[in-house]
Amino acid sequence: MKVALTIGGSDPTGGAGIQMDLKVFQALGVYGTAVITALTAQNTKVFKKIYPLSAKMIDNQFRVLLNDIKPYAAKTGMIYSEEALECIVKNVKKYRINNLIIDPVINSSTGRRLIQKKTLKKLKEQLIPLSKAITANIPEAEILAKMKINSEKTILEAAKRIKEMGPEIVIIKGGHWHNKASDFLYDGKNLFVAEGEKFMGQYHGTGCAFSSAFVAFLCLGYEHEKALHASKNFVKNAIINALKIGKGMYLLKI
Ligand code: PXL
Repeated sequence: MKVALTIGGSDPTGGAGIQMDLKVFQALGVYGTAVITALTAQNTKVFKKIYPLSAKMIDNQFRVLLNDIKPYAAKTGMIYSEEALECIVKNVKKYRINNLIIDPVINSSTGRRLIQKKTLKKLKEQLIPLSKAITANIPEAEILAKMKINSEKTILEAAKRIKEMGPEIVIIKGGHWHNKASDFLYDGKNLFVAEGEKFMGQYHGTGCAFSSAFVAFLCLGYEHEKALHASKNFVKNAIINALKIGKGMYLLKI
């Protein structure tokens, strides 16, 4: 069984963060492992607090886990503090994690900032260059590429700007754009489009589910374009079957 590693924050609702990633890995037949960067106190209605773990705590998780279990692919999610980011960069290099997918988590679905400004700068300069793929939604792509996205032409331009930061492929998820929710994959040569319909309502954890599904499909040997379609389809089904478990946002059914 292939092993995937998620590096991110804990979401006690189980709807996003490492809890969601582990569920997705499990559902897709990939063995999931996790290194936690921060704890959060949140539910489906409110985001109360972030408790970042120290670099030492994160470093020890990497050292002890990776000396035993090496992942075939890994993903990063929420990385709040600069020291967490530096520690992740160090360990990605040290353990030669090469199938690295970055979900550039900037804001929670409730609007809470999940990355500090200095951390975002270092994410762009130090972590994105080490990645195989980056999976950004439109607001994230706009921040990374420093431009407004409102058309397919501007999506391609933003993807090109992000590609210059060093990832092999750039995925921009169109869920936040107009009434369509097509996803775009740019590999430096071609722009592939995965057409999609938009679902109304507030669904928690769709970004986490998409990026962890993409990691799982890479583990299963899918090519990039096939992994894009499969991940999109996986998230679509999780949204269609979403559950009203809490008093606020819907949680995805994995
Ligand atoms: O969906 C982004 C995300 C990632 N990681 C954690 C989160 C969230 C959104 O709330 O809480 C831990």
